[in-house]
Amino acid sequence: MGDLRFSETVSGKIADRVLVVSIDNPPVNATSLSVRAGLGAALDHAAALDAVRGIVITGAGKTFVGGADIKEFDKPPEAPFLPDVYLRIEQFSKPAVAAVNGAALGGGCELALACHGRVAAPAASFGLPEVKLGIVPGAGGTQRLPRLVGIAAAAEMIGTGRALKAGEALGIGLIDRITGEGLVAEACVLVASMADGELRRSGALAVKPVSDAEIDAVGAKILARARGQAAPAEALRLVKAAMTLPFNDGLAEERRTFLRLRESQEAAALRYVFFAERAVGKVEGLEKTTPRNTRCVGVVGTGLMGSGIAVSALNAGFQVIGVEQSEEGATKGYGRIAGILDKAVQSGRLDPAGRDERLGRLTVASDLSALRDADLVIEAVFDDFDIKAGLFRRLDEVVRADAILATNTSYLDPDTIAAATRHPERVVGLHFFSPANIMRLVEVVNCARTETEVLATALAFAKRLGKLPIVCGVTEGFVGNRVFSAYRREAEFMVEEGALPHEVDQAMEAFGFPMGLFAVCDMAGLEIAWARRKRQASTRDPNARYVEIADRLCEAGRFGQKSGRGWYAYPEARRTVDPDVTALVVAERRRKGIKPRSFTGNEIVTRVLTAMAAEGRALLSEGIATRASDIDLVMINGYGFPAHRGGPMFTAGGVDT
Ligand code: 3H9
Repeated sequence: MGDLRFSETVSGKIADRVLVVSIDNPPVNATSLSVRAGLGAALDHAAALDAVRGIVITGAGKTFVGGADIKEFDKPPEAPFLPDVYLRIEQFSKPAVAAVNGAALGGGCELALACHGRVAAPAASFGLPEVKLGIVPGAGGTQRLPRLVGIAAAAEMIGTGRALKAGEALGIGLIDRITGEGLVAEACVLVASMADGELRRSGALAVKPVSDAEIDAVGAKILARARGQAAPAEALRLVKAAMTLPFNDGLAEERRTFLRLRESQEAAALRYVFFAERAVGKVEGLEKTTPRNTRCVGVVGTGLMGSGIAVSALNAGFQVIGVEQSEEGATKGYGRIAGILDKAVQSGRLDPAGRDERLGRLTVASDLSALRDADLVIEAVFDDFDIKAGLFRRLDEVVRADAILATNTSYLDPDTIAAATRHPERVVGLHFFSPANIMRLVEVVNCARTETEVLATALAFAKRLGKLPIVCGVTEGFVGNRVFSAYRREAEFMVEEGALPHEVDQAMEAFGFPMGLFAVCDMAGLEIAWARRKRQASTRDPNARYVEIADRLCEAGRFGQKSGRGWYAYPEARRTVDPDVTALVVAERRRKGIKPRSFTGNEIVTRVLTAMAAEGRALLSEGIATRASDIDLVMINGYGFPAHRGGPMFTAGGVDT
């Protein structure tokens, strides 16, 4: 910005007797060493000049400060340390005001908290997402935030890592004002208004008392989401400590905890996930390809999957044309899509005007000719080859020459579907996960003949939906279902060898999966996989080990939750161990002459992880997946693998952290 330079990344300018300090450390103004040093030098400068009555701190570009530099976490901390710099700001004799221009996250939010006042632009947001990195805030956040907004609001923010928009931050007292224009000027006005009074130092404020019931309720919510992760419970403990410990002792305890957790396996795993997510968009071979412009999206089939995809596209601002086979089907499809949006309104995630605006961009027709202007058409019809191939052939006749055709198939071979069209180069796979409007994961399938520009456009489209797109090659079940099949196979082997289904599930749930494998299978229904097994029976390698227990369950009419019985029984919708299943398992073992043995939880987890990692390595060697971290992201975002464990490839030590 300015005339004064305090470090490579921090500059300043004096305006109206206020030193306006700007942090310019792209891409997100992280508080790297030069930022910390620069802030210290700026304070020295402001302290030395009588003509300066206070300071304003702001960020260059669209972010205020995105937090500590996560890349520095693998190295020992280097002075000046962030908590010390912030303590200096808080104790500064002249007013310090944060002019928050964009995201203030982690150390960025803590910087704002250490100032004596906070003015925000409407685009600003505030969050302490450290628990998502397996750590706790380490620069005063757990001690200053409760003093400003109260214990319950602070615990909720820090324990979940949820970011607040400017309006919500104002509502809870985290900031003083929001200004649409002249952010820095407004912050300077606030400095001037503080110049003669007592400064409001966050660390000196008294913590407002809170009832046990209130704190317990927030605590329960945080711990329920934690699924075995350590950081949220530590965050909660530190926020509670603000009620009893003097401020400086609280800071010291926070720092100790931060440094300890920084070294943990959980933090290493979550840091790995953080950078893995940022790497997915970097696809070799696509660097120089510009995606086509996509404005209008067609969705053929508006059932569960199609309606979710349509809602995703509407949320992202696309014009959407749904297609069904009949007028009646179209009316029902429209109703399903509107229903999902209505639910979002009921839960407060969307306002009625937002829903109406989205519906204004939606039509659902009963004829494929409605897709003549679509830029991209996604089929989400029944997963049957003849149906899909027939549909794509008809689409070939209808859509524009430059339109892209995407298949949402889960198990069929998209190369064969593409081969049924006249232009296989415009066919790509977009494998969404259900419910498609909620699940972040999309496998973007690069088929044998997909053109580079088509792949780039599909990837850009998925990113615009706010999804996590993972590019992969063609294989049965793609990356996720192949690794999941390896998990299922290994789990069934162990059941045959002596573990019971609920023992396998308990071990995997204790590891951090929200649901064990057999419970998941029951939820999804057992009949589709059974039908697939029957189809594959004639081509199955007769020497490969095959466990027949799932077939026996299906033969007994046990299709999972919806039939009230599967791997478990479900009296009153409660998952219950069923002695009939145990008897069936025992009978199968006997039939095969297997002498059962017992399994420890640890052994179960190790065998599952080893099997998943082996399948992952096979996917890499076949060139289906390009990065081990992509496989981990698929399993985390599509199959409930606990993020704080890093993924099957990470746990197997197959990747560098
Ligand atoms: C912390 O603050 C601890 C303190 O309490 C205590 C300290 C003592 N560091 O996400 P994007 C990179 S912990 C290093 O695509 P966007 C990222 O890798 C921190 N690098 O941008 C990517 O690099 P590349 C708590 C970072 O515009 C590039 O920036 N803070 C950091 O969609 C663009 O990233 C957080 O957890 C970082 N802190 O979103 C916030 N952040 O281009 C983490 C980003 O080479 N960050 N990078 O792939 C975010 O949530 C988003 O990046 C943000 C911008 C919302 C800021």
